[in-house]
Formats: sequence, structure tokens, C-alpha cells
Amino acid sequence: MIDFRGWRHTFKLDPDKPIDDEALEALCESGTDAVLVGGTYGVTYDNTLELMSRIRRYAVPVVLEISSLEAVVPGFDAYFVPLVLNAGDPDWLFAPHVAGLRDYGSYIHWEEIFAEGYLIGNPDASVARLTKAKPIADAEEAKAYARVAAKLCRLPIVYVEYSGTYGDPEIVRACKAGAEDAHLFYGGGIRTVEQAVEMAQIADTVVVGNIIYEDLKAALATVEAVKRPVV
Ligand code: 1GP
Repeated sequence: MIDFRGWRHTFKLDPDKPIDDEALEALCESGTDAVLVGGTYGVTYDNTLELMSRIRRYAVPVVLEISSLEAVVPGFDAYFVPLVLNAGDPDWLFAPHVAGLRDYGSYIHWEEIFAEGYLIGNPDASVARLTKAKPIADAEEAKAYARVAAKLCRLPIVYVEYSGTYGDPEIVRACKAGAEDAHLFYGGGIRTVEQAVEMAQIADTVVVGNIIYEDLKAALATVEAVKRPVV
């Protein structure tokens, strides 16, 4: 069983985006703690299976962040299931989960499943538009969202998602305070070592996504920066 509580750095790969073997090897062998597989649009069973099989050549743990019932592929080390805390469309809270459990409930290995209280901070992200995410009013509200996830619902993970833009450290700090014992992931717009380090000082784990496809070297540099021991 995976233990994400020790993770400091992860890469997130989108099955809908091409990545060549050399780049994939560099990412998987970089020393990152895990590879998350997920995306908002264009995620299919076939492209998810293909990406998982390619990552499986390496020892790094690989986790599927489920975004589509059609693309739930067996064989991952674990499955992260987002519950969108600030979804304006309430169907993004539980409707797909009910549909999934109705059909596949008896096949699930529950020890591999972890629910994420997902808080969307970038209103322009595809996932924000899809779920009609409500804007986060201020740090106090962000903290309250994290508390709803961690304390009220006892979810193991709070994921602050700024996909496509670099987030507000004050908001992330407030989420960390509200998350208490839940594990805090931060993802969104990390393009430089400085940004990776800044968010890693607040969140338990940082997630590096898009930059992989734009500047692989910059993406790889975030691993060492985050995992370097503080002296
Ligand atoms: C996306 O949180 C991740 O789901 C990472 O965001 O792609 O902006 O790095 P970026």
C-alpha cells in the first residue's frame, strides 16, 4: 500500500498529452515521490492504460486521480477520488461517485482509494469551468473549506488546485491551517524552483504539471529543490 504522507514532490501527467519515452524516463527516475495521472478533458480508458503501462516500467509509485468513470483503469498503486468542495454544480460533489459505486462498488479494493477534498482556486482552469467552481472569498473561507474536508468529513487529503496559474500562498497557508491532520497537496502553475520551494514550505506535497510539457528541464529542477534537506 502506498503512503502518500511521506511525499514532498509529485509530477502530474495528463493521458491526453503526448510525452516521449526519454522525457518519461527522466521524470520517473528523477527522484520524485510519485507520479499522478489525471486530466480534465480527453482522458480515456485507452490513453490512461497506455500511460500507466509506460510508467510501470519504473519503480516510482503511480496513482490515478479519477476524473472520468470511463477511464478507471485497474493496476495503479492507488486511486485519488476528488470531491470538489467549491463546486457550483452540486453534481460534482457526489453524482459521479454514486454512479461509479453503483456499477463497480463490489470490485473496489478500498485500501487503494483515497478521497481528496478538492478546492479549486483558479476560476479560469478547465476544471473550474467544468464544475462551475465558486470563487474562494478569502483566506478565512479557504480555511473553512479545508476544515469541512478534514474535520467534518474526515477526508485524508485536501488538494488545493490552481491548475494553470500560480496560487496565492496566503490561501494555501490558510488551507494548511484548516487541514490539520489531513495531508495537503498543492498544485498549480509551478514553473520555477523558487515557486516549488515556496509552496513546499506550506503544503505537504507539491504537484508539478503543465511545465513538464513546456520546459522539461525546469520541471525536473523542482524535484531536487523540494526534496533537498533544509540546512
Ligand atoms: C494540475 O495541480 C496540477 O492538476 C498541477 O498544475 O499543471 O498548473 O502545474 P499545473
